[in-house]
Amino acid sequence: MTKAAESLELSINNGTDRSLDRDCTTLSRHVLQQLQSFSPSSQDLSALMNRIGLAGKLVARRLSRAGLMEGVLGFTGETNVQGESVKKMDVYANDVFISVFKQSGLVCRLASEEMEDVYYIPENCPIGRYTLLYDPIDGSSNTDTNLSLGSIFAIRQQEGDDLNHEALDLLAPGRKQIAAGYILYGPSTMLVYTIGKGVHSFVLDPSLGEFILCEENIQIPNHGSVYSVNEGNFWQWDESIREYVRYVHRTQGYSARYSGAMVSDIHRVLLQGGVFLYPGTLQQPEGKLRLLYESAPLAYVIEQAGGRATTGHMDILDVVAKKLHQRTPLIIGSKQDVAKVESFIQNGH
Ligand code: AHM
Ligand code: MG
Repeated sequence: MTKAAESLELSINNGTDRSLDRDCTTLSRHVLQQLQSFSPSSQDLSALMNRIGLAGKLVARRLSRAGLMEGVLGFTGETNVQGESVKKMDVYANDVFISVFKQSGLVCRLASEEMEDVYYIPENCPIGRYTLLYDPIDGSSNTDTNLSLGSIFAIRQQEGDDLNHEALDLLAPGRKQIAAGYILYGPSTMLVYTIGKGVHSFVLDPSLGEFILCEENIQIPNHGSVYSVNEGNFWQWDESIREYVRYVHRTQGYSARYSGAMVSDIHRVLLQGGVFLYPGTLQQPEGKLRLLYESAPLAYVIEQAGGRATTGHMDILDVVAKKLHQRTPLIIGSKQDVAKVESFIQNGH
């Protein structure tokens, strides 16, 4: 073989190796690579992420056939602890996470948007030392119209002994989260996670049934042109937020994007920069979003990518919750854009 042919073959093989290596970088393998260890706690974290991936696959599978199956879409007729009408998909996705984790031996309790109280793993099942906090379906109002949806998750280590079933450690600031992320059910299903070592995205390859690495160490741009907020609430906001929105209206270079599912809005902000806001309103001074399983996990992801998340007065990750389903105003995204909103809240300009 000539030297040129040899080097061609070598480069083809290298290319094949690289693409094969990437195809084999599944979620659980990636977690172990990140931790550079096979210790029991690393294995646990890898297994936890793998289970979250399984829950995501089950939800994605049902969503992909929702219009063809009976009993998937629409409301159940029930109202959840938040006073919101429950959709059948909310219930299904909530149960998926319970089923996936019940026999896993990884978690001791789960808490979600759809359950009034913490769910304790029954005593006849293996009990682990982690807690999963999750929003099974984020953006529920998009469910029946085949638009993007998400699931949000955070993992915390159990601390304390839950005397009288009071999971007080769950109320600790978001900096205590050991892993967090989201699954985005869009044209493809993506999973984005952090364990405090950067932010990484995976795409579900339906032919393999695996989440395969898409992008490592995602960095959010310092500034972006998108502002993402429900302007239907304009007259419900504090004057400072109205002033900020008037400012973007009269300043060239801003674009509005709002999908109704913050996982997809924040995913766009993560990749392209900008800011997502859900401020307090007259009716709900703390806004709509829940701290422990919506705002804090997404804040962890965005901070890890070099962005910021605040209530307008303090970092989301420093907020101590008073109750499980506590709401909080949220301003999250690129550093510069978050600072701009903050300056309106704190200084009025
Ligand atoms: P949900 O988890 O009950 O769907 O509520 C959270 C969602 C966010 O994804 C989204 O940004 C927001 O609620 C939309 O609410 P609104 O219709 O008030 O703008
Ligand atoms: Mg939600």
